[in-house]
Amino acid sequence: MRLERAELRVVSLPLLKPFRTSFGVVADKTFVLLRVFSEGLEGVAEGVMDARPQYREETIAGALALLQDAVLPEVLGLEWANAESLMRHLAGLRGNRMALGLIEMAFWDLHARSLGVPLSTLLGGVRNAVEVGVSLGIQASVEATVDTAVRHAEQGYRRIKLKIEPGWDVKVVRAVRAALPETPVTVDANAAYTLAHLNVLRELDTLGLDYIEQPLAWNDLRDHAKLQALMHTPLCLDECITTAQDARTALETAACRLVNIKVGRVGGHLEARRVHDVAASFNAPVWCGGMLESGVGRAHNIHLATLENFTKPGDTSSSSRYWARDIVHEPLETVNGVMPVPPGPGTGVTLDLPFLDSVTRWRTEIAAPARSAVSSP
Ligand code: OSB
Ligand code: MG
Repeated sequence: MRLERAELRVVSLPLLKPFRTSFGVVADKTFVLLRVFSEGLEGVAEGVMDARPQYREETIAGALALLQDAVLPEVLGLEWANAESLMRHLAGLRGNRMALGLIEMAFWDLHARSLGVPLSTLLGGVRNAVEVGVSLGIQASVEATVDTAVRHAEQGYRRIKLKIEPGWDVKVVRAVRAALPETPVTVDANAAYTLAHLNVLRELDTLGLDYIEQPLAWNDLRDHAKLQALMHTPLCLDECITTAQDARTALETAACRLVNIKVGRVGGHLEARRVHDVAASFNAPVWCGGMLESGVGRAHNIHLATLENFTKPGDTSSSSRYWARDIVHEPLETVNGVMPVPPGPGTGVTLDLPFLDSVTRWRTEIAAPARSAVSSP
């Protein structure tokens, strides 16, 4: 397919409730949206970089500059047979997985639409619905956390994940475990602890958690390996894993026993599938993480999570938990903790353009550059 032109937007959507983690509070979710166009069709993807580099090091400003000034002009106007050939062309670029992933994911959506098949089919998915849990931000009190955890368990969500940070951990986890003895419960520290917190981490180890997500530094596999050796509870890495090579190193060194795969974080579906395959070769389960995505990113997550080794519930819960109104027409809602794959070609979601325009803060179009001769990469 020849990529004819692209559009970049920065969109800001108000969350129904602010989401608090160990690294800050999000009240409005601001994200990059990329649309690529070919032969009357479009592919769409959502970036997971933030304005401030507090989850990983990539930023919205950095991604926009890289995409509009360097990478999009390089790939527009040319013919790409598939996502593999497109990404081979960009293989020499270091890092910037979230920014490059935007192009990759938008291309997959476009490609699947051109073939008239769901993205999950093209990716090799094996399910038409995926099991999900919820990720609960840090709440105002232990009682409020127990209430919301119980409410979500009653709605059928398959796992309750609690955000923790030093000072907000053992007590709240104990209370939720007591209220929900049968429901799988996990915690996510978003890198807020160090080995100096070993006593607290050892206490968490006694609470029957399914796993502990990213307890230590975002870029430190070594200390995670030391910690895993001291713990019964499996560790799951999120921030640390941006490539399949990271996943191999982490699993080989026993820095974790399972991996949270976020398609945006690892640079697209191809790399996500590689991480998935690496984990499978270690008999390590994977699950699909979330980044408070709108319907666009949410739909990409759902399609990815249909791959075989996504055996733990993901974070892609109902859209209506996040937004009063989403930027896509199709509702993405769970039934008893199960999220159906949106039917239809590509991601199966379509943009509500008037509403999208109303929440767009910035927009630019990128045309294919003039090329001197008919060229192909
Ligand atoms: O670490 O998984 C995370 C949200 C923003 C940044 C990082 C994380 C999260 C979540 C929310 O846990 C998952 C979701 O509901 O989309
Ligand atoms: Mg996480």
